Amino acid sequence: MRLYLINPCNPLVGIVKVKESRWNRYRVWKPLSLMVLAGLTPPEWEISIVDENFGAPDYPSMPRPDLVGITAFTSQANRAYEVAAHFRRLGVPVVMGGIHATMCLDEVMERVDSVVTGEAEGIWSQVLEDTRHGSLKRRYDGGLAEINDVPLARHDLLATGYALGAIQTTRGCPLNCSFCSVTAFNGAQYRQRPIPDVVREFQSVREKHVLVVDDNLIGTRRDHIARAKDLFRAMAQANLRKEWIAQATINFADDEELLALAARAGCSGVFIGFESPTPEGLRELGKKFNLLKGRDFRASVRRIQRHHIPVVGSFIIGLDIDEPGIGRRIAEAASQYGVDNLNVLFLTPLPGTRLWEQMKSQDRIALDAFPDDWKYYTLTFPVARYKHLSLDGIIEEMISCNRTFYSMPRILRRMWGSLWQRRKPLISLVGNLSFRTNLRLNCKAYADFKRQRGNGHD
Ligand code: B12
Ligand code: SF4
Repeated sequence: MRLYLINPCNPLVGIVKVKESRWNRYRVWKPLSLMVLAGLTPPEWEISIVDENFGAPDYPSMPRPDLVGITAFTSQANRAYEVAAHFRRLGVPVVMGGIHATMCLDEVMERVDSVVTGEAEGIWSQVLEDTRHGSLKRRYDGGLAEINDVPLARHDLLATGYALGAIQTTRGCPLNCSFCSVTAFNGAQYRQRPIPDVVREFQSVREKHVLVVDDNLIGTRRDHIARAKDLFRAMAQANLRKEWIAQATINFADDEELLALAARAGCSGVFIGFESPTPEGLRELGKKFNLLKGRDFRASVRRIQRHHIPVVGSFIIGLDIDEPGIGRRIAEAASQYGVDNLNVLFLTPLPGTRLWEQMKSQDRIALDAFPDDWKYYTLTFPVARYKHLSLDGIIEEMISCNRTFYSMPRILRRMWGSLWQRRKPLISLVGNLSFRTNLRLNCKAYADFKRQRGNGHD
């Protein structure tokens, strides 16, 4: 039995041109969901994972599969439907799963043979059995997996071409921010994989550099942190010789022992969601957590950096309280906090989130010609109607934010800081320059966007 597991591309994201530039390697990330599915698949299935980010293959010239499994974030949904249509025309059954299939079940059911909602661990073997017997059902619900049942992902598949490997050590997040799909999808319970499984899986990752895909690597409660420390100890003891980056909440900075252990275990960078420079903004987004204990963000960032761990700060533009000038304000706040890199995204109502419900009820979802418009749901296009910012206004704020933060004098000042603190200044410089180069590409993308879909904002 032959199984194709496909990660569709989003042409707007532009990484399909990966072969054109060496640096693009750093913009293509392993589709871990498909590697986990492969790990759940019994050996009688011959599995090929296709990542269209390396260019869509010539499907007609490939051997006919017995089943096609497609994963998709919302922004990949359009292309997922094209791929599904191709295989369905050949009479090959197509099953789709992942976050978009779970959040937009009806839309997806119309376009594929079978949909798996939720996590796959508890249901995938049933899907395969039903396929063998020609009795595939229209819908399966995997719900939330028992964390001990998460298999080791197949890192032997998809072995080449990626700069970073990928691994997951926890599922879910203890917080529930209004714009984020994680708690809606993975449930409110924060689940941590058994440490020996994680270490064993890390050993099978081929790349030296690894993205830990967890939404919140360390969690928020005392027992979460204690487990994170145990994990880091075990990783250091196993002498993995890996360098990894991860996402965490700002409380990462609050425990010196945790930071020291993370650094020893190979942590070489952390993404932290600051989201908004004001307490009102954090309240609006449901992320009051950042305000606890009257936090001093600059001191927190410094504490992390002292362990030679660079910090990428993430912010959102387009909140109801955001007024003209917010772009510069975010850039100033990020500079003041001292982050090494800044990543700013447009507030985007993703299906299944509280923000989606709120904006929908207020008729503020500007780009709603679905499924076609899903391709703009990359958080890099303003798809909603923003309270105090017009379409042109919010784009100008985004450009001004990035131009301010990535101005040459500020980049040089940051380089000096990271050289002084021995925080991988070269990587930091490359990161900053690549963001700066992207500014030009972004401006072109905004112009195209306004030409094609600007009318949605009328
Ligand atoms: C790593 C990651 C990335 C990587 C991509 C890696 C990749 N190629 O897969 C990068 C950094 C590139 C990225 C980019 C983006 N991401 Co992202 N990302 C994640 C993250 C943190 C982890 C994904 C992961 O590997 N999970 C581990 C696997 C094992 O879990 P899983 O994907 O859920 O898969 C399980 C089930 O869903 C199911 N399943 C999944 N697929 C299939 C398929 C079949 C056939 C079946 C049966 C089952 C099944 O089975 C799996 C095992 O249980 C998630 C958050 C999350 N918790 O998932 C956000 C997340 C998926 N990303 C999100 C977003 C918004 C984006 C971006 C649009 C914006 C951005 N700037 O971040 C871009 C999209 C770029 C594009 N191509 O269009 C949102 C998606 C929401 C949505 N409705 O689409 C999420 C949920 C985060 C959030 N805060 O809301 N992302
Ligand atoms: S802290 Fe991050 S992962 Fe957790 S709910 Fe908020 S945005 Fe989502």
